[in-house]
Amino acid sequence: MLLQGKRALVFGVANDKSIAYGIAEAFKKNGARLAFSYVNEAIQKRVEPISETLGGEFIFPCDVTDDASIAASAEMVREKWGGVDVLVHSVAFANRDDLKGRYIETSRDGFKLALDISAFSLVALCRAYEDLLSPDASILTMTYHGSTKVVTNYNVMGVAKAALEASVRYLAADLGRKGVRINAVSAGPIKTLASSGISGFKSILAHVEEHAPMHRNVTIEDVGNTALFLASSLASGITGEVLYVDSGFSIMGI
Ligand code: NAD
Ligand code: 0WE
Repeated sequence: MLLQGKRALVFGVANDKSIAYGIAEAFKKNGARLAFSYVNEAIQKRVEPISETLGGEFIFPCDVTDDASIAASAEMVREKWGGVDVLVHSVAFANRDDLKGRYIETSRDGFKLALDISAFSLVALCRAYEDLLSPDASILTMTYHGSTKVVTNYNVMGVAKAALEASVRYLAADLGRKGVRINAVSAGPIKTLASSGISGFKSILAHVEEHAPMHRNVTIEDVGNTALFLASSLASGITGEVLYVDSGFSIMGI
């Protein structure tokens, strides 16, 4: 029971395929108390039954593009719990049109949107929740290999993930004196709502199976267990890190 009684706030569950679902499940099995955010009414309808299944204590609206929405969510969490021990950021979005073709074609608005939702949102959440975080709190975010290597079609999301990973390091420096840790998990490709409908996603999964050291794709359970480790006191000396959960894919050269 690595997280017995710990209050874990989870941003980014859309359904039971979501990486955030795998993380919440691993946390629950280890005694955590859970609460889930939803971005809009459509997602609220999906999150309600999931929260029931996982024994969530409450769900709350939060659109990370909206400062007032973030502030209102922090107030609700303050009223319900008075503090937070683990914060999971598992949120990303870019316009579908920006996830194909040449990166050079990315529009100013498309760039702003992707960076706002996928990278700045972590800074905004850390700031809004800073005074609610317990002295040994752990913050987690989700990233991908496309931040440091060119992955065809990942385009502006690769740039957003590079900003997210750099933010993890700067936030680690800001929050470290309090004892608060922040890390990123870099997951291999997983079929979720965010990845379904991406042209060529199946061939990415097949490529990993063929070339990764472990010759398999990772699951949300693999990612959940690593998130559990990072959220727990087992990782008490780890902050500002990007930990790969990718069957070893990223270590390979030729
Ligand atoms: P998902 O669609 O299940 O989760 C994405 C979540 O982002 C959804 O719950 C959605 O509601 C939320 N979201 C989007 N816009 C929002 C906004 N404005 N405010 C609040 N929430 C918003 O997909 P996923 O694959 O589980 O993605 C979760 C994270 O994992 C993302 O950061 C993604 O980049 C990352 N990731 C995914 C993969 C993969 O292959 N699926 C691999 C590595 C990293
Ligand atoms: O981070 C991601 C997915 C992020 C994502 C996905 C979508 C699809 C639906 C962000 N925004 C949107 N917007 C939509 O409208 N991954 C790591 C999964 C992923 O996405 C890719 C990948 C991989 C891997 C896109 C192109 C190429 C590879």
